[in-house]
Amino acid sequence: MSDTPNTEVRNLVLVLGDQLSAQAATFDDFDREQDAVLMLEVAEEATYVPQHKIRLVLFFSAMRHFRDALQDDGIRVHYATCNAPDNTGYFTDELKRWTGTLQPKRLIVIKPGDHRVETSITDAAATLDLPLDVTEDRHFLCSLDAFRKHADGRKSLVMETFYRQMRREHDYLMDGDDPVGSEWNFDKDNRKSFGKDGPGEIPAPHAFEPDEITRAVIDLVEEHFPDSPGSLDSFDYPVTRDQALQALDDFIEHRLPQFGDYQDAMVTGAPYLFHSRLSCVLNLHLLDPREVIDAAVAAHENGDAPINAVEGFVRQILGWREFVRGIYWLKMPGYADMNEFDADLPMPAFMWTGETDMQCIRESVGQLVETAYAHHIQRLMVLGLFAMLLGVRPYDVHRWHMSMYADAIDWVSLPNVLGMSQYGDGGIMGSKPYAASGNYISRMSDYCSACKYDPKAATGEDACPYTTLYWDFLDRNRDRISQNHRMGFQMKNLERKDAAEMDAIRDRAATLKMRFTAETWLTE
Ligand code: FAD
Ligand code: DLZ
Ligand code: SF4
Repeated sequence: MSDTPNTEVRNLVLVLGDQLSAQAATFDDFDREQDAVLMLEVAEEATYVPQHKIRLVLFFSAMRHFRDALQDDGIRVHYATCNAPDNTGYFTDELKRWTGTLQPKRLIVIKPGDHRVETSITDAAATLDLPLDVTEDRHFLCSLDAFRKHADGRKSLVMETFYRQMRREHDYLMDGDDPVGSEWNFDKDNRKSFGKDGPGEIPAPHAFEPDEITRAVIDLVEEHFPDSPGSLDSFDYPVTRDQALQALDDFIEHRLPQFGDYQDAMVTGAPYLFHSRLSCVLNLHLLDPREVIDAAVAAHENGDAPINAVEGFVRQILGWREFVRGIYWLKMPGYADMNEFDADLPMPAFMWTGETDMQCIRESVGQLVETAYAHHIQRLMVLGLFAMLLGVRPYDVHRWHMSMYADAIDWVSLPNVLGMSQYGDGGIMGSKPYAASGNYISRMSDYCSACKYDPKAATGEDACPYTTLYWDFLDRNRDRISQNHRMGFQMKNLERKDAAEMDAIRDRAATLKMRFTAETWLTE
């Protein structure tokens, strides 16, 4: 549809790039005669941190496909492409421009997934003196009010407690009052690693060939955002509701049955293993979490997937995903500034390119450059761990994460990165820092066998930087970490190190910190 309005607008529904669902509450009272949709591609969102090219193509292509689907359904859509000459590039200015032309009586938007974006929309509406409804996002199973009630009166929040409550409330995998399989959690069965011969053939996620719309967006991104990180050589993400449903079926049939067993394994050259790669289509709202959970539960009921796989998968979506969103809105905006260890180093430049001799980072970031994807253990125990041990400012780790992952949206990245992986929140997301040396990576992956460093060594030229920085991390934060009884074992081992070894560790850590942080991609 053209950019020029044809009639006056009663309600203008702003649909953001991660709100691509026709089932959203904003469409409940939508009147095709009087109301219209506004969708804005803005350079602001593509550049406020350097954005992975795959992420840009994913959002712009999915937005354009959604626009077309709405129009096919007879809905009037006003759409600003980011390369249109009159596009100002900012949400606030675009809102001013479009509401000036369309003169709506009211602006309606689903609660954005980013506090920053919500603030700019609220501020713009106030400046324009335009009535604004920010509507509850019912994509999520737990409303923000319900999460607040859950949090009320609790000294600390524990995902497992929240998850069990959600299982009961929504009657997922329940046998009366008991969990199906008599256990709430099958994690003890879910830590297998592959033998010497590796995982063998694993069916990769269904690859979607770019159509005409996606190809045009690929050209646009290459032309307008040439300095963005990442590669578009093999863009194959689902970008429509139909494709998202195909991706779901493909996962349920081919990878769900073994999802549990190898959930934590890491293997060179096998980025997805048995993971679903559904986070993007969930976060863009092309899939509803209920239909994803229903499909997994049905696979178990039909005898196609074991309980350890299905429970493990359901916990990620019904538990973790809802929990982190609850934490985000409970704690924002102050949460973004939390920095338990006062870490202040910048994120090293090689975290965008993979150009380092640390094999675990070279492999994980190399894969990120190609796919904008890494699974949760790579995020937590390779890339996040490295940043925490080095002492990078937690908010910068989050900014880096936003720039490199296709599925990153503020509500989900911030608690996972600043909270869970950096312990920047001092224990809101997790009860202790996920601190480990190179020995953990050596046990859980095949990376170290191809690395020039020795994961066991903390000092000397071939010492693994993780191992050196692990001891340095415990040492420099010993006052805070000693107060956490769950870190007692690790602190006891630190105390066993003699003074000469600690001096050598501190010296080498100081050299590594200087070398690694000489260059970064992030500016203030
Ligand atoms: P699977 O392993 O197949 O899991 C199934 C689904 O569960 C995912 O698609 C996702 O929707 C959900 N899920 C699992 N764990 C979490 C979690 N901790 N928080 C929220 N949802 C979860 N997920 C994002 O969607 N966006 C992020 O920006 C993000 N940042 C993360 C940062 C760190 C440091 C860590 C440790 C985790 C992060 N996660 C994030 C969660 C998780 O790593 C990804 O959802 C997952 O790797 C996506 O791949 P998948 O779809 O194959 O997931
Ligand atoms: C990530 C992203 C990008 C790259 N571009 C846009 C855009 O042009 N327009 C838009 O509405 N949303 C975009 N997004 C998603 C936003 O950064 C942000 O995550 C959501 O608006 C939060 O609801
Ligand atoms: Fe990574 Fe250290 Fe193993 Fe090398 S030795 S791959 S740097 S953990």
